Amino acid sequence: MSKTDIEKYSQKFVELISSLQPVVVLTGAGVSTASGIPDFRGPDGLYSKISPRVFELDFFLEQPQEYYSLTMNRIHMLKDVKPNETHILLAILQKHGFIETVITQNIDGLHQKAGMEGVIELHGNAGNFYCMDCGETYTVAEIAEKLKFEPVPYCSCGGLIRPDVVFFGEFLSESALARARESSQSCQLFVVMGSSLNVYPAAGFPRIAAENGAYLLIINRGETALDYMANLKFDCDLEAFSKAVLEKFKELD
Ligand code: CNA
Repeated sequence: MSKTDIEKYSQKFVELISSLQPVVVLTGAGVSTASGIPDFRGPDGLYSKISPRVFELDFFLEQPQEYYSLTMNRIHMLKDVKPNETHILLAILQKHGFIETVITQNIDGLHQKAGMEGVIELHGNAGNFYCMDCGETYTVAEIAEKLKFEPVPYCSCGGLIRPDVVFFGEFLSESALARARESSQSCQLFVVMGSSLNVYPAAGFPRIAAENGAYLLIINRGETALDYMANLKFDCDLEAFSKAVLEKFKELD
């Protein structure tokens, strides 16, 4: 990927978001790798180190201690992690009215940290925790503190504390799905950023958008499961891409 490719991609992106409205963006783990959070299926992804089974509900319920021990580093990291150029770019574009909706598969809360509003978090938020018995909520900082003293965090009522994320084997929030479906059906431009589009129902939204006549742009390093459907694909690093687009939008902020 050369500098000229990035220049061409960022120019085309600006043309598309300026002419096709409304715009919906679906983000995946690839938008957060530049913040130091590994993705699942990229070359250095979590699946090369931790079995996907760890993210199943049954695993968590049967072996909470093993779950917390395997994910402890991520919990500590999440407290301090910062948004990168892609989160910042999307927040600026929303502020200036270029993006109507962001649907994310990410659980890191970085879109909100960058200042975005109304983000549809399909898989929950790993920065929030709650007691499975009484519903008491806890922040990631409180859980990180508890984990210094005990291998599994328990509530003052004695209940097991779980992350507010959707484990494999659980249903997604109906209202989040309905909002995502509605915006996908009515947009003119649907942009996928940093997702391999292997996980459903998230990967169904670009399909819904394309079937309803939207222009589908996929920006991802490496293949995705829906490349064949895209009107345009930018195979590039999102950090470099977002920096180039930010340059073009500097005068707006
Ligand atoms: P995925 O299947 O791991 O795909 C990520 C894609 O992004 C891969 O195709 C990578 O090649 C690509 N990618 C990685 N870095 C970059 C980059 N800098 N520039 C461009 N492309 C890049 O992840 P998906 O999001 O598609 O899968 C959905 C899962 C992953 C959801 O259940 C998430 O909850 C889960 N997940 C979330 C996070 C997070 O919140 N940051 C981290 C890891 C996994």
